[in-house]
Amino acid sequence: MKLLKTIKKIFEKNDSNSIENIEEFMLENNFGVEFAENFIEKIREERVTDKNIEETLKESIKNILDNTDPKIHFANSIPAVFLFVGTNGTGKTTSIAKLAHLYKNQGKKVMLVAGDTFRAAASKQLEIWATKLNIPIVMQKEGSDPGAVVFDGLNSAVSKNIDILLIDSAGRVETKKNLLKELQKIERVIEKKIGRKPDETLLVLDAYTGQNGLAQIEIFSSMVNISGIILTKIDGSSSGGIIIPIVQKYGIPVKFICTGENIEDIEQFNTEAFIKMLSG
Ligand SMILES: Nc1nc2c(ncn2[C@@H]2O[C@H](COP(=O)(O)OP(=O)(O)OP(=O)(O)O)[C@@H](O)[C@H]2O)c(=O)[nH]1
Ligand SMILES: [Mg+2]
Repeated sequence: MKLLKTIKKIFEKNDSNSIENIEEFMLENNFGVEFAENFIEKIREERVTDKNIEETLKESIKNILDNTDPKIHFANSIPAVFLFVGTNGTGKTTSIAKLAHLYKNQGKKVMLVAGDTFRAAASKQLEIWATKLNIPIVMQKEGSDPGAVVFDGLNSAVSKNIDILLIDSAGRVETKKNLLKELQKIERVIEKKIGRKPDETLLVLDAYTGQNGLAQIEIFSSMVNISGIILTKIDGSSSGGIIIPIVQKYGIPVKFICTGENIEDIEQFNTEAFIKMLSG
């Protein structure tokens, strides 16, 4: 991706449009207005040179990302309960499968809950993954109450000594009121059963959607307490630059990034690795 190197190149050109071009490039790559403006100010104050530009960029990004902790939260008692939320098509179900695979390989007992009962195809998709990965799944017929499916899932997880319960949910933001009710009910059911909120409520965002992802953070944050973000589809042309304004503006840690459609294409977020990726 070599984003930081490209910025360096534009800077080194040092023509009348350089500053404007840097700002434009940063915005195109979703670094966010605040970050871009701060950096331009540094250039104007002549704190940036050909020699230090890459280091300055890296340091500025690191300073922002260091404000959040990407650690995954596990309570002392099992099951750990992770709820996945997000708009349609961002990659919730795929990310659940990837994490199920990851944790299973670490020797953990994983179970899935098909909390997206709105479409039969949604439960089916999760069931296919469960079969492939040989992991138990709790599901009910289309149109069932998601709270009831989650209740079943929690009971089953407790009785089977499951370590990690991964709960899928519907992403119909167009019916915001229903979704709000649904997610809040799921949270209540979890809290009642295990005596605490989900250990992680992970908002799944698609890196391709750019600034729209920020609007999705606002929508979902108004419904549930987001503990972390899974940023998917950081492959192809999307750079992952959106991570900067996510953390800078909302203070929510990015906990996982997904870099493809394969089951292994998930990584726990790491600042150094991310900066390396931006450097190319
Ligand atoms: N390239 C790429 N594709 C991905 C990634 N994650 C998911 N996808 C694809 O994105 C599409 C949607 O993924 P799903 O997991 O079904 O998304 P969802 O959020 O569960 O969607 P709904 O259930 O409709 O709300 C699928 O075709 C996935 O294969 C990723 O990291 N990279
Ligand atoms: Mg899904």
